[in-house]
Amino acid sequence: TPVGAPRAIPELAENFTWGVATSAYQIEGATDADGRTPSIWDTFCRVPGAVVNADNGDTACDHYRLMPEDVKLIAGLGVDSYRFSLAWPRIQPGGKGPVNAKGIAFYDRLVDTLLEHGITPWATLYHWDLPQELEDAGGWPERDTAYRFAEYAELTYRALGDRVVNWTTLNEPWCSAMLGYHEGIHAPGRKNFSDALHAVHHLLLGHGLAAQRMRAAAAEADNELSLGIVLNLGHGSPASDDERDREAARRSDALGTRLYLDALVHGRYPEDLLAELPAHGVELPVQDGDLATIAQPLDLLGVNYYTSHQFAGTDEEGATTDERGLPVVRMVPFGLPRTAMDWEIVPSGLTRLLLRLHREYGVPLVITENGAAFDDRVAEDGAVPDADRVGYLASHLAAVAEARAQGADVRGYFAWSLFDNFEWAEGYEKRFGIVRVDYDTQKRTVKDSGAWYRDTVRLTRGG
Ligand code: GBH
Repeated sequence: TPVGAPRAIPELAENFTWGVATSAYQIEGATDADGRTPSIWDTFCRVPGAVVNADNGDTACDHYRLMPEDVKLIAGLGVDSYRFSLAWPRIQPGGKGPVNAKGIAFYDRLVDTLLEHGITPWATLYHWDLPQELEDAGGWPERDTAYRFAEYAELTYRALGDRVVNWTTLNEPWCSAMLGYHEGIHAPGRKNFSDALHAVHHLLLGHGLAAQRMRAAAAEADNELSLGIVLNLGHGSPASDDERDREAARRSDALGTRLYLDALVHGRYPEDLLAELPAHGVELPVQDGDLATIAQPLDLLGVNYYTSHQFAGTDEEGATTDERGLPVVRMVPFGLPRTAMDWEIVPSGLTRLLLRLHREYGVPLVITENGAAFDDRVAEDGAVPDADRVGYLASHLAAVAEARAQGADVRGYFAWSLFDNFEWAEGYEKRFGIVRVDYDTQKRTVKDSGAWYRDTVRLTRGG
């Protein structure tokens, strides 16, 4: 397949931020440098069978050491913004106590280097690397973790808020709670639905408490602050008009989308979900005032989009309940091409999602992650002709343009990811980068998709 020639995307020409994204544990390495303590991912990587090839983040892209080079590389891509996350166990080892000067110094240098290169920093406070000590004390299912997070957020904001305007609190609390505490396929690897729902509430509470403290610190220092949260979202639909399929789509939407957004924006948990939780033997540990705390004003909602699903309320044999007696919610493939993660490629779902979020929640939107893993081939000259990734990015940018044309308030797009990196339970096998990383030499090579992205940004900007 020939690589699509880059062209301008007129709908994205104005008032639009272009960026690339990473997260701390996925790229930094240097996990025991300068006072950093273990996170739940350092621990989880050592559990036999937890991560493909028993990979871990000890070295990753060695970004902790190569940061100055890496910032030059970002600048070379011609993007205006860089989204990264801050490692809590570097900044506040053990998850409590004073700031670790050497730990925060790394982010100080990163921010300064970005600004020197004219790149706007977008900081995410939590991208899944909970200090292990806090997990040992109960982790996110414990209410105290929310207070610990708010304290960490304020300390970090006070250190960097004079130069960093754009902040998000949590990356994808659904993943932290559901993959980490219910499915057990992410750190800390627990498998308990009730724990997971308690984690959801305390993650959201932590977000709200952090937002309050950061806003207060910003006002005190007279800083400009744009504050948001990042959710992983898709557009869910019923596989047919059948009432059972519509019910399945509703259930999935309640647990995947409205549980978060209704609380964050409207200050309430969805009634239909609350009504069903007792059947699962679960109760949300809500105390008086919590929902008001959670529903802090948001300057933006970060949307991580990878795929969309359609749902059926019956299993392959037509049964409507599973072995535990719970209603079936089954994903039905569209029959579309898939990425190396086996996720279907559904750009139209992004347009529909953005329009729905705009209509129902009215918060300014930013695509904080979008991208794909493919089995990249390296040519003899070292080039990476990743036409499939170019196709993925092009079709999703067109979907964002379409949503904007139809009135959705979308303010930016960050490609996931700047680099091939530690893809969590998939280890290093799955490559999402628009820049290839050779893990033996740490050599970075801009893939065809990286060059395409650079040219698309430039042409769209009229350069
Ligand atoms: C993001 O999470 C993370 O923020 C990032 O760190 C990570 O590297 C990146 O994505 C790539 O994985 O039902 O099988 O079709 C992604 C969260 C949740 C997205 C599950 C895809 C549907 C998978 N993912 N979702 S499937």
